[in-house]
Amino acid sequence: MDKLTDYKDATSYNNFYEFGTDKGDPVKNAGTLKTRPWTVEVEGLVKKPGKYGIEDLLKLSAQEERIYRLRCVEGWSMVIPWVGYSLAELIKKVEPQGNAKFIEFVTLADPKTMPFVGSRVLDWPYTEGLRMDEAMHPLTLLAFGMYGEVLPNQNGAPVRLVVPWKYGFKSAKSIVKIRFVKKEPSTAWNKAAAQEYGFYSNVNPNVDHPRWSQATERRIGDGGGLFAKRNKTLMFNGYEAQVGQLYAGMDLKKNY
Ligand SMILES: Nc1nc2c(c(=O)[nH]1)N[C@H]1C(S)=C(S)[C@@H](COP(=O)(O)O)O[C@H]1N2
Ligand SMILES: [Mo]
Repeated sequence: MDKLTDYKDATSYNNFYEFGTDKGDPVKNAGTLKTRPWTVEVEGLVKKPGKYGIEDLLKLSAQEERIYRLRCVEGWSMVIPWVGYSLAELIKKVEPQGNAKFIEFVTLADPKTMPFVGSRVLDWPYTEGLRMDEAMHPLTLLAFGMYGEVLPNQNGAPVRLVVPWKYGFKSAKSIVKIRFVKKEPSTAWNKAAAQEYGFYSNVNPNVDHPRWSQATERRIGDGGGLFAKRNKTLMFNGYEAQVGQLYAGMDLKKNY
């Protein structure tokens, strides 16, 4: 098993554009994020829509630790012990209707506490989406903590997704709404640059980002600076045995 990324690296080298675009911005700026009270609204094609308080969500199913790799599309990766339960547990509780085929995740966009939510880097709020079978896959984690502690604000407190076989940007932070829909939802990164960030966003070393290769990655904490050693990136970030069948028959170059 891979060595865990140091807690310090995992909590000070982040992407959370609501708090700035530099890797060191979220740890500096996310102190203003107010994580209580917090509700997640479940809406759309479900039999039990409603506002679910964070305290109820925390108790909805038994939480466990899961060590997952997280690979950013920028070419770096970490190995993090997340704490949470499968998103499938929540999905089953709210009882999706038969015509719900996708889920859209909407995250907090509060200009009062998030200094970059007035900037034009993204069309806020940050949104992401999964196909229903991806969302139901047991590896898809609804995370409330990491390293045995509650999530630090910069890592997406109080609740985020972790989808380990997809690029990091699919793992939406500080979720406030989960919407069950019929059609593939748009996503923040796809709206910002459609030719660079598709809906599926599976880690695929054979599909280059238009501006750089995805064949290798740098493990944060390995050191080496400019001459850092790079590891080969694996198909589906190494989770092919578990998730490959979700995409049987799909052209993963077209559906990047
Ligand atoms: N709301 C929100 N969620 C987000 C992002 C963001 O900017 N805003 N960045 C994404 C990207 S690009 C990555 S790589 C991961 C980084 O998660 P980490 O900082 O916990 O490693 O969060 C994802 N979730
Ligand atoms: Mo990312």
